Amino acid sequence: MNSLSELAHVIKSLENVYILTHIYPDGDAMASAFVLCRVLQKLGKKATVIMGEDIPKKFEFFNSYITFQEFKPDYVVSVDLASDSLLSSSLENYAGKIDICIDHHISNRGFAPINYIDPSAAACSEIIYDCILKLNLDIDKKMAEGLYVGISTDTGCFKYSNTTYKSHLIVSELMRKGINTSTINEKLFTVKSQKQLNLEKVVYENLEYFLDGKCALTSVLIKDMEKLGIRDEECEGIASIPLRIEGIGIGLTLREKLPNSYKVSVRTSANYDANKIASLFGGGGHIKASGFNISGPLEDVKNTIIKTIKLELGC
Ligand SMILES: [Mn+2]
Repeated sequence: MNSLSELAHVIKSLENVYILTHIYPDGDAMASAFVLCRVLQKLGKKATVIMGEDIPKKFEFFNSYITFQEFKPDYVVSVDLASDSLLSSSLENYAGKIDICIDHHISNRGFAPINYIDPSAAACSEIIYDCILKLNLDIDKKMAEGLYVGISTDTGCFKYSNTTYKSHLIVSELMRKGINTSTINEKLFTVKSQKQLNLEKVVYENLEYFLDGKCALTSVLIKDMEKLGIRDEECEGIASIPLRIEGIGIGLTLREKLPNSYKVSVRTSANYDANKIASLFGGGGHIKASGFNISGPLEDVKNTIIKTIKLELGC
C-alpha cells in the first residue's frame, strides 16, 4: 500500500484493534502505538496497546493517553516494527498474525497482508501524524506531545541525518498546540541519572579502535550492569557514543543481554551503511542506525564482527 489515503481509509474501517510494537520500545515506538490508539479510541473504536514488557519509566506518561480495555481483537496493527521477529518474547505468538504493518525501517520487507512502509519518514510518528491529518482529526495536546517525543527521539533531537524539512514542519505544527519542547528535551536528552553517567564511564573505558581508526567498538557486560545496579532501559543512548569520536565512521556498541549473547547497535556516519552492516549478521534498521544480535564469547564475537565488516565493506 503506497498512499496515505488508503492507510487512513483502512484505519477508519478497523474495529477491535490491538496495537503492538518492538521489544525495548523507544520513544518513537511508544508514541506511534499510544497516539494511534488514542486516535482509534477517539474514533469510537475499541483499541488498546499490548505491551510485551513493562513500559519504560520515562515513558509511563503514555499510560494516560488511552483507556486500557479488554476485548478480543479483530485486527492486530504493528507500528515501528521492522520485522515480526523483533517482538518481545511474551508477544511472539503474534508473529505471523499481524494484519497491518505501519513502519519506516528500510529493512522492513512487509511481513503483514497490509503494509505501509515509508523509509523517508524520520520516525514512524511522522506517518501517524500524516494519518491523523488524512483522517481530518484534531491533534490534541497529548497527541502533539507524544508525536514530538517520537520524532525527537528518532532524530536524536534533530541531529541525525534522517531529519528532514518535513520533520521540522511537523514539529512546528505540534508546537502550536502548546507543548513545552524544552522541558521534554531536557528530560529525554540532557538530564541523566548518576548511574547512567557511571555507565558512560564504562562505555568510554571499554572503547577499542579497529579498521585503521575508522571503527570504534565498545561493550557493556551483564557484570558491569550488575555492578552499577542499572536497569536495561536506562542503557539507552549509549549507542551514539562511539560516533562522537573524530574520524570514526562506524560505531559499534555491544550490550550483553544474556550470558554471551549480545545486542549490537550499529551507528554510522559518512558513507557507511549501518543497515548493510547489520544485515551481514541477520539484523537491520536504518541507513545510519541499525542493530543485530550475536552470540559467543566476547572476544570471538568482536573478531567475527570486525573481520566480516572488513571483508564485506573492504575497509
Ligand atoms: Mn522508529
